[in-house]
Amino acid sequence: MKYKGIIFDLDGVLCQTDEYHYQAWKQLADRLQIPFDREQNNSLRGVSRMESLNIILANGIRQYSEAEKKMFAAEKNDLYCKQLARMTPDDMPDDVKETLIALRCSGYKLAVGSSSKNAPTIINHLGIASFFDAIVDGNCITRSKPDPEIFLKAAKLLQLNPSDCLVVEDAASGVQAAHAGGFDCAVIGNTARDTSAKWNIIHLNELLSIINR
Ligand code: B16
Ligand code: MG
Repeated sequence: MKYKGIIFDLDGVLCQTDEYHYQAWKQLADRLQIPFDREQNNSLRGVSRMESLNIILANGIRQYSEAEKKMFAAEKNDLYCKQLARMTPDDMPDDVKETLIALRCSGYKLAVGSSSKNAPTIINHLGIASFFDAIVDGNCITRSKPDPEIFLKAAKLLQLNPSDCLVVEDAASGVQAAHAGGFDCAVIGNTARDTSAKWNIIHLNELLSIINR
């Protein structure tokens, strides 16, 4: 087998929570009268909550104290969590579920590598924890993507070398993190299409042919 393990990003790869992040940031930015659109949101993919907030606030005219920033981050997270609370296993796209089942049946070790501190909640709501041999999220790391820490920790938990794992990402920061750690990367969707990822895919089930090439 070309790879022994697959490490999946969560938001924007296994589920569409990237849209919820956008809606929550947009609501906050509108309240603060800071311009923010989907294109700017794409640059926040894979980036931690506080770093994302700082990027958004840099487009405004005011300076904010650390206490205000903490309040804004909490406000955004509350908006985001309200959306997460409604998630059920039905929010898991069929092709994602089928891909995870097929990969497990073929003997691949599977992990999640997400910058999100809400990853355990999402995984729980979707009912997908049993698919994974390891889960590394925003609560387990000190440096967020594009640092490779998340993926290196995931590979270590899988007891595999980076060269034996494929990382699947939707974000430019995630592709950079994968490459910095010595991983091949498959990028899904359009937002990080112009990165130098080894594979570009539209649907997750395309992985099944990639890994046999
Ligand atoms: P949270 P991923 C990332 O998750 C998101 O892409 C990014 O938009 C978000 O800011 C980050 O998690 C932190 O999320 O506020 O829930 O801790 O794409 O790495 O799975
Ligand atoms: Mg993502």
